Amino acid sequence: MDAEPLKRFLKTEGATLVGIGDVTAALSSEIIHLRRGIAIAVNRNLNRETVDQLIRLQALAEGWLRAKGYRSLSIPADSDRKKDKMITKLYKLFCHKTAATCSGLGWVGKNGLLINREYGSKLSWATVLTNAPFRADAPTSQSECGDCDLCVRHCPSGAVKGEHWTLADPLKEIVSYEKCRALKTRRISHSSKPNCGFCITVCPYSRNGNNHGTT
Ligand code: B12
Ligand code: SF4
Ligand code: SF4
Repeated sequence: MDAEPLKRFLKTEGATLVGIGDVTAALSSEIIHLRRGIAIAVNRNLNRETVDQLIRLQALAEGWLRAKGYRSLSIPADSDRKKDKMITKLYKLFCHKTAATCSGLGWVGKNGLLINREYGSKLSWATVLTNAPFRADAPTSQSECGDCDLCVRHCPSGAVKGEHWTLADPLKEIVSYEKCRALKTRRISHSSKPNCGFCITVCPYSRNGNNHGTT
C-alpha cells in the first residue's frame, strides 16, 4: 500500500518530515500487530505548543487510517515511562527515534539524538503505530557522525561517551542519561532553565544542515 497520499496530507498540515518504518523488531507482544510506525517530525523545540502540534498531526493520521478501516495507536511526543500515563502502564515505551531510523529519516548521533541530514537534531518527533500494510521506507543502519566529537567535548555533564550507534546493537548506551538527567535536576534546584540541549546546538548538522563541518 502506497503511503505517499498520507505523507502529502500530513505535510500540508504542517509536518516537516513523515516516514514509514517497519518497526516489528521494536514492538512488545501486546502491540505486535501494529507493524508500521509513522514517524512524524516538526522543525521546532519540544515545548507545549510543539507537543500540541504533534498531537494534532497524530489525530489527523489516525482519522485518515480509521476512514480506511485500519487500526492505529499514537505514542505521545512527551511520553516518559517515569510519568503516570495510561499508555506507559499498558505497553513498553515505544521510542520515537526507533520509528525515525526504521523510516530512514536519520541516525542516532553520538549525542544520543536522532540526526537528520537536513535538520540535524532540532526536530521534535511523534509516532503513530498502525496495522495498515504500507510499503516501508528503507531503514538507516549506521551513524554518519564520522570523526566529529563536538557533542562529546561540549556536554557539560560528561554524559556523551563518543561511541557510534548501529542498528546491529541499537540499545547500547552511548549517552549516560543518568548524568544528563542529574544535570537537569541540579538546574531545577538552582531555579535556572532546566533543559540544557548543548548537544543539539553544537552539532554541525543542526547548525548547517548538509554542510557538515567539525569546527
Ligand atoms: C525519557 C526521555 C529523556 C530522558 C532520558 C533520555 C533518553 N533515553 O533518550 C532525559 C531526561 C535524560 C532526556 C533528555 C533529553 N531529551 Co528526551 N526523551 C525522553 C523520552 C520521553 C523517552 C526516551 C526513552 O526513555 N527511551 C528509551 C531508550 C531505551 O530509547 P532511546 O534512547 O530513546 O532510543 C533508542 C532506540 O530508539 C534505539 N533504536 C534506534 N533505532 C532502532 C531500531 C530498532 C529496530 C530498535 C530495536 C531500536 C532502535 O536507539 C536509541 C538509542 O539507544 C523521549 C520520547 C520518546 N517516547 O521517545 C524523549 C526524547 C528522546 N527526548 C528528546 C529531547 C529533545 C531531549 C533533550 C534535548 C531535552 C533537553 N533540551 O535537555 C535531552 C537530550 C539528551 C540526549 N543527549 O539524548 C527528543 C529527541 C529528539 C531527537 N531529535 O532525537 C525526544 C524523542 C522527544 C520528542 N518527542 O521529540 N530525555
Ligand atoms: S542535554 Fe546537555 S547534559 Fe544532556 S547530553 Fe545534551 S549536552 Fe549533555
Ligand atoms: S556533534 Fe558531531 S558527533 Fe555529535 S551528533 Fe553531531 S555530528 Fe555526531
